[in-house]
Amino acid sequence: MSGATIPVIDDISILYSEPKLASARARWASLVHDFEQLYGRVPDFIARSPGRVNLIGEHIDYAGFGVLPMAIEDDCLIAVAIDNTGSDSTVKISNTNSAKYPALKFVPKPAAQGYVDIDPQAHVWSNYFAAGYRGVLEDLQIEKPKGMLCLMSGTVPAGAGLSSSSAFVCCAVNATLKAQESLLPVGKTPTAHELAIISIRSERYVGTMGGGMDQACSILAKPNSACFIEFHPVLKVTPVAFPTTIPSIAFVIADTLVTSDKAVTAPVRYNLRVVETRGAARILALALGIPIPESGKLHLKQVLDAHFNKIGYTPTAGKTEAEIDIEKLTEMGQVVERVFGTDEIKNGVTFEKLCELSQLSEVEFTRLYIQQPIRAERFHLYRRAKHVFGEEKRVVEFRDICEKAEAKKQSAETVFSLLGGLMDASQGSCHELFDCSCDQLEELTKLARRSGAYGSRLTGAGWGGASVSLVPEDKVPAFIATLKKEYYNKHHPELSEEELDNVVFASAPSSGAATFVGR
Ligand code: NG1
Ligand code: MG
Repeated sequence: MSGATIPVIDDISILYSEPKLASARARWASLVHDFEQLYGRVPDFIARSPGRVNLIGEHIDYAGFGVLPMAIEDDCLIAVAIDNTGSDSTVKISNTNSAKYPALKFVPKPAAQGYVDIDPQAHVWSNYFAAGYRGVLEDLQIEKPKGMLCLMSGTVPAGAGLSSSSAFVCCAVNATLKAQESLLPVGKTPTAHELAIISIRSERYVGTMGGGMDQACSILAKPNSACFIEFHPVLKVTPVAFPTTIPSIAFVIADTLVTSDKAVTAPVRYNLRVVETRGAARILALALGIPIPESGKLHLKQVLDAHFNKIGYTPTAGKTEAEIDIEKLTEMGQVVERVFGTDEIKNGVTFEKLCELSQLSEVEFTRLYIQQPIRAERFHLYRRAKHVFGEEKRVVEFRDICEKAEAKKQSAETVFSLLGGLMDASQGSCHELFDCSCDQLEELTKLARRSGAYGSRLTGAGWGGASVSLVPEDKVPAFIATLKKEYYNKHHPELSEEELDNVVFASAPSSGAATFVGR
């Protein structure tokens, strides 16, 4: 790559929609320019991973259930130059926004020591790079990695529920793989599917007990479609296209601007929810006479599968897969009512009671299910489990509507109403049962429905961050204008029109992670 060349400029046109392409080209060019200024040489390649917006299926990936996100155009780029002399294995990672994100420099430790220290209690941005770097090297068992000079540029807003963290981790995984690839034996380069699994594992080094939706979407998304992602029994991604008879569907992302840093709040929010759903799975398994493995590892999806195996469930002839899933999920909802709907459990239980119901000592429960610190007065089994089964039912319905609308010759109005209704119900459940919404998300989703959205819900972990609304494409400009006037001008009058364009916008589906080399 010569100094004047910008990495394969034509290729990036498949990543961004027309309105965003010009600014994307400028950003790629300035990344190369800044890289040269910083390191005195041109990068060998640029790795890219997108953020995502989850359309439906919140907080159920770590319970083993399928989810339906879509990769967005906002992304993480890492420009990389490799040390090919074999003499220097130093890694430097800087951010184009160096005022906010200080650089990290390290010499990798031996493989047995995990290459690089990551302190999950220190909430620094470079942890996400280190996590991806360590994860991929461990997986590939590279003894002496090549040095890497890196510069990162990110446009996925942090703490907005659009997965800036996973975009970064996946990008670091990709960048590290590309840089170290020549050290691998022939035929040992991991597939994209394997990279997604490595990325899921890697992000846990930063201390969140995440489910895997974000990394799978960032790595495996296909252009022009959302992704239906299953986790059990194996990771599987199926593209879900929107009905071609309805070309005018748009998803508008609107950030509440309440940031929710998942790593910081994990003990009382995200990781606590993971523990509650794990506890719920164990107790339901005990109630249904399902054997629990020694490891204790059993999520709600496994409980569902085991239950229907045990009772020898056979679907009535002619039922579709979606109908079968819905029948099973409905029945699990009834099991939740029966087991957790009692006065004693319905409004939450103490840790002592949780352990008693789990038939474990407090020490044993902690060892099996609490790998990261959590804090709670009461643990909610009823509400969390009820959300999980109900939310998965909505995912199945949402996908089924997208896939069948054409054959059923449904009108745009019908499809919008059906999909929007499911999104609204998801928001209701996140708010009331999963307790992961907040006042501003409630305000923004209600405003969205009043302003022409067919449905509106939080996206990502919640407790702040962005909403996603289903809006017919021709109504998008008016819709955005109303949100600007009635939410942003009211709560954030300090923001300019231009700044607001990065806060409330429609995103086309983007494609998954890739690396780009110069010509
Ligand atoms: P965000 O919104 O990126 O914090 C998190 C988890 C997902 C999923 C959603 C809730 C990570 C990396 N991401 O997303 O796995 O559980 O919350 O549906 O942990
Ligand atoms: Mg995240």
